[in-house]
Amino acid sequence: MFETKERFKKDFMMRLEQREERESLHAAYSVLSEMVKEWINDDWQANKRVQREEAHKQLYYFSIEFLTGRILGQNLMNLSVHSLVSDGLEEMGFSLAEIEEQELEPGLGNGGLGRLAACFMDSLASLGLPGHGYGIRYKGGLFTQVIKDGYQGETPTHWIDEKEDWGMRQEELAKNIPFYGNVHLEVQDNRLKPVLRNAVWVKAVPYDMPVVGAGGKTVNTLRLWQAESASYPLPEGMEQDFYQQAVSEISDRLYPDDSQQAGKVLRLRQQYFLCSSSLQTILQERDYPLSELPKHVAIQINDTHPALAIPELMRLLMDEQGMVWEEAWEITTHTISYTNHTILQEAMERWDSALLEALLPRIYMIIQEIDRRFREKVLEQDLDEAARKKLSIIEGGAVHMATLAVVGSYKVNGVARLHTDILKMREMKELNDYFPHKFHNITNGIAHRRWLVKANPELTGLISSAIGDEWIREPIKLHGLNPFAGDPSFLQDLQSVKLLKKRQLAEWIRKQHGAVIDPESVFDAHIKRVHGYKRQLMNILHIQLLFNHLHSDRNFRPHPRTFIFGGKAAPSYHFAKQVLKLINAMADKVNNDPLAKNHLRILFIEDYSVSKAERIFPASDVSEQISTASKEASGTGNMKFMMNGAVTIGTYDGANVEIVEQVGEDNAFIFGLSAKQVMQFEKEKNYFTNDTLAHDPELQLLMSQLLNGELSGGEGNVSYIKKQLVDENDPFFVLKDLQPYRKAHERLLSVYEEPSAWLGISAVNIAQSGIFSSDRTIQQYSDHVWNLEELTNHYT
Ligand code: RUG
Repeated sequence: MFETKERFKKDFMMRLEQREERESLHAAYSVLSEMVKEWINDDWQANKRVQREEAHKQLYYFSIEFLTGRILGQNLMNLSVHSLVSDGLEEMGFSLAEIEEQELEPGLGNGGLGRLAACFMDSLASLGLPGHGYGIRYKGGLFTQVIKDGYQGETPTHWIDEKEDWGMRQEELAKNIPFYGNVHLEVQDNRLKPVLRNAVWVKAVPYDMPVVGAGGKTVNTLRLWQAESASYPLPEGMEQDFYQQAVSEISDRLYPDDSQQAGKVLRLRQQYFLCSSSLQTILQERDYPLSELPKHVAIQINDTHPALAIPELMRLLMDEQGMVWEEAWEITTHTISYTNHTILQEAMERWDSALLEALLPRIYMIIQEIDRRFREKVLEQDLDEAARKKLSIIEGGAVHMATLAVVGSYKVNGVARLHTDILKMREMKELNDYFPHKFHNITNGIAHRRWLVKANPELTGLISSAIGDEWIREPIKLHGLNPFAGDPSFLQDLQSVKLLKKRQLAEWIRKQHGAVIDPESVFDAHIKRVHGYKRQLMNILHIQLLFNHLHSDRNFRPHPRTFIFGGKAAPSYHFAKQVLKLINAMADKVNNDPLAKNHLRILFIEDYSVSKAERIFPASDVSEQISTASKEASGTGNMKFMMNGAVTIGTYDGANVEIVEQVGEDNAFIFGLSAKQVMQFEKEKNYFTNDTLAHDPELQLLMSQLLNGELSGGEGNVSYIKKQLVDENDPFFVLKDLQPYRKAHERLLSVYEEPSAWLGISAVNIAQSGIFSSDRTIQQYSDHVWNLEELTNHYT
């Protein structure tokens, strides 16, 4: 049906005419997605067969989040029929872009971690590797952000339209998961066996989504589990209504926080639900002896959220399959590997032992035994008490999930070189000393197909006209663009493409938000979750410095800039919500100030999402990557900007370090404290905000403007900001880095005034971005961790 344009048009129209509401865009979406699903299905089934018959080793990526973004357009692109469909539809009077907008966006992730998982799915399939995702089918994705009077409000997001869902319910593959109960030792089959009595059972029903790789040949599966009532008797005294409510809660909504460990029992239930259902499936689907599991299966746990996979695999191998501890441990620790995504203490998962024991009594017993055995080994080493503590899984009444994850995995990786070094030398030093061969780095990457080819077809066309289109298959070949950084005619075209993308964004903003922005101004974008360490506060305070400067110095009339912000604050994170209010209050003030508005504009994009990001990255000139050094594990937005030719202003943090290594210090604007300096201050506790303010009248004025409520429409609106900056001595070094940040902006703007220099920098950024494709990342995981084999004949 997609073989030729004419065939597609005929088929599409025939199906559309059978629909009741054939005039509506939604009907067009429904028909087109139905056609794509049918088209994919044959290859999907063939892939499943081949992967089974050829006994390929399978990778299963366990993640509590998969932030896929919209799916239809992505599939059309990977099936190589996007332009055929787009042209065909246009000839029939439809716009593919408008049809794509009909798709409800699955917001099954908070930010970087979930989006990374989605990029990995794309790269696995595109490289022809057998790798599948296991996650949860949350009914409510991340909340919808609604800004009212500058404040963030949250409303539930329901993204599932059962009729149009890309996921297919697989009733017959449902699994049952036990919670609570008591463990009894009983004699069964002549052996003493732990049996869970009086448990509460939950049914896990999988919804399978095809993941089509580029070229369309490899189709993997993203399996999302939905919680439903199981047909088991309820424990004595439990009411049916209560049970049903508790069950539906499990896949009801995504936890809206990526950096705070809520410690809630519901979150723990979600984690076990995901691990148990996925592992039961993997074990049941196999047709080889269990002892060979590590040869056939690799399981990657995306952060510690799925770390219960370790004791759960032990439980299944011992209690259900009758293995002894040693054999089960050997298999588990050769099957599971772990990626760490943060060193922020508040995001490190620690579960209260009593809570874990009550919810998962058998799992807790197994964790205790893992801990006991590991402690015994540690005792053989000459270590002090502090080091021993750091090597304990259960400590201070809590289960330390990162320690469990390291002990139970065969490989542990950080997500950027600096982050991995910090893990090895500081956060997990003792574990790294104990297991020196486990730790390694694999720097994150992004799916260049979605973030460049799909999001920016105009730039894609320009690049291909310069160097051919092989780079789409092998993004490292973007290097070929380097000589064009000095080619005036290429740079002129690059400028035209950027201007076009800026105009498109401006037009969309005018329609969606009613705001007017000038495409000739510098588009400076800071889009990511709102958090103390990501320092949106520093950005907005810098704008106030500029505002003050404009009003105090007649000679200061800089090139117009539009500061674009986008991002959500976790609903219970008061500080971040006040920063958000501050941004909006400043936008009101600056955008309406007769003098400032000619030079500065602030735009807050409400309800930031993947589809909005797809519009902002290609249109941005400047990429704000200004986290407090050492705090951002990697960042991936930094890579998406770079690939679209935006220039980084940032700290030496996360993957920024490697970006600058790629482009050279002349092609980025780096400022501020280094990770080493930040960690030194933290260790010695010898940084004092007052020292920074003491000799700086500009900062003193700024602080008084901030604290008296002038910037935020009321003093009460900055109470948490005040608490952090003043009472807590500015833990993210916002004031300390503010003047260096301002100077970096000055340097940046002076280069921007010279178009050929600026565009040259932009071109170098694109040329050097290929290494940040997630194809490279996945190949590294495959070579160094999973040991996968490419499927035969995956490209035709
Ligand atoms: O904050 C990190 C980002 O630096 C990183 O790029 C991303 C993907 O590795 O993961 C983010 N992250 C970390 N999201 N949640 C966590 C903690 O669970």
